[in-house]
Amino acid sequence: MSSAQSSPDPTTGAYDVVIVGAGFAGMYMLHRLRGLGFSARVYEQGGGVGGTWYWNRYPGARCDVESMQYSYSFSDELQQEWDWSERYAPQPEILKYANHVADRFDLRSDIQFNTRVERAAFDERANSWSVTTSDGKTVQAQFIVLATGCLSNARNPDIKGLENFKGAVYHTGNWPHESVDFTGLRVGLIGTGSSGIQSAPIIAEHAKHLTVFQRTANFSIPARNGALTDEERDAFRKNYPEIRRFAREVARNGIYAEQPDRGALDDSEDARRAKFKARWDRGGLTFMYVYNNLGLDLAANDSAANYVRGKITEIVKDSTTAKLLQPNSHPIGTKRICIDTDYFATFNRPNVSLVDIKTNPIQEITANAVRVAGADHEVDALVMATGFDAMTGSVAKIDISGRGGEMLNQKWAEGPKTYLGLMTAGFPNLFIITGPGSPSVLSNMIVSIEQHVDWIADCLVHMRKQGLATMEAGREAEEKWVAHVNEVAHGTLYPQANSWYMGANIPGKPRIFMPYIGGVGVYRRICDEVAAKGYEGFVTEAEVQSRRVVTG
Ligand code: N01
Repeated sequence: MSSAQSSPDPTTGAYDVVIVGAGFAGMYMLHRLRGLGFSARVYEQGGGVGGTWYWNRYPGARCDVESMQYSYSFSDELQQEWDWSERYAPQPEILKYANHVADRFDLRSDIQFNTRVERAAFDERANSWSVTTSDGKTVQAQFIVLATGCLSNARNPDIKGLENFKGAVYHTGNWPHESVDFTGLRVGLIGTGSSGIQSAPIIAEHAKHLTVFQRTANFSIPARNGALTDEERDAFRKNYPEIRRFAREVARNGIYAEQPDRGALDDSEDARRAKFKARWDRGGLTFMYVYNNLGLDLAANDSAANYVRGKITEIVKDSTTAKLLQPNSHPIGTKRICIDTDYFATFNRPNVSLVDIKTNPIQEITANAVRVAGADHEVDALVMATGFDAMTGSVAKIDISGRGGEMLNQKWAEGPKTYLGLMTAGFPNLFIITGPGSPSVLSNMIVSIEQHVDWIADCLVHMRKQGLATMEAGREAEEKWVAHVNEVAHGTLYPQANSWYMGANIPGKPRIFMPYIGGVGVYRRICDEVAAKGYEGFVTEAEVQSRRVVTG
């Protein structure tokens, strides 16, 4: 176990690596780098570790990947010793786990909290990054790793009159640390993605009245959460080597589960219904993996979508509400599928109502109401479950300038461009963890984080051994990769939805399918092959002679 605090270079004060963010990616990156003898400094804007799990403290927040799999695999002692209490861990438990990891591996001494990285500029003469933080200081580092998270830039939409609202306004992605009590209040909830769908049932239990404002009806599958038994935990622990291998190499989404061997239309209608029922009853994300073509073939997709629409009709008693809750604007799964506990049943409560803001968008928010189609829905508090400027939002908040002073935001104005999602041409020695162009948000994030961190760590060791001063994505390799990412996405149904994968939730954001949908196993093999071929497609510069060569 590595634990010693990093010391910067005694003469220059420079670090080998600056890491931005102390979520699951930043913490593991720091741990790996220390173990390899690199000095590293982490800057974290929050007051503690955990990233997304530090900020998303809304009622009902929990992970929708099973806890035994949504956990680090790099330390066998850790995975054998940590006791997850439930099938899907609630946010406080995941945050406790993040804190446990920080303590166990003694990470805090290299993390500066409550500090934002505001600027990073590449100095071409020194071949190093100048990193300026919100405390007004600037440090130098040979490398910078953006571990800034994909869903970390919470976004309040621009709704007329929001600033006039007299009650409290909360955003699920930036929830207060003190407890919020909705008892006796009329609460308005805007947004029906994963966050809205998880929080609505809990808010409804406490509020006097909950009004849910729905723009796009969403598909959601029951979580079937429950306490984990010792036997269940032991079964995972005994089989961890195989479970982790399978998640990394075989499962497309980094989750160990039974893999589909056929398409939906290869089964008779009865057999299909029986399989959907079995998955619905079991609950969880793997509903979409009952067949191998639900993301590819519209007729196959319709069969799953119809099944879920039928379930909504069964659960929701009021037929008008049930109809409104049935998604009909996108194929199932093309917006991130939601996992819920009693979401649809919540609409059977007498204190819950649903307002359609697709047909009639919100006209205005007044001092005490949300006005839709001329009617004022009075509320005392508002919960914005309106999502994030996903994947690129937190990178864009940092002023990053590369070779020749090129700004990353300008380079990405038409959509993010990366080679393997790891680096972007013109920005040497800058790595992105789970960036656009990698499987990232389409996968179990921890599997993808560990893969990227390990790849970057190996790359830095390679550079040290070879005496390389810089490495960056080659322009041609980057263009080919961007084209490949696009081509694979457009072979699926995913681009048909107005999803945050496409940047569609942010007015003016380019419509590009950002993550790589080829699957984590395929992607890992590509990354490993590139490295094995001497980092093919990357451009390197040697330390002494400052000679630029295209490797591979
Ligand atoms: O955000 P979202 P989220 N007026 O973008 C609506 C992960 N996550 O925080 O669909 C009115 O999905 C918007 O409407 P529309 C997970 O990957 C995981 O819920 O754009 N409405 C939508 O209904 C997830 O996918 C977990 O028409 C507006 C909602 O707000 C991702 O985070 C839990 C609006 C936003 O939904 C994001 O989820 C939570 C406007 N101007 C999150 N703007 C788990 O692990 C937006 N909306 C379980």
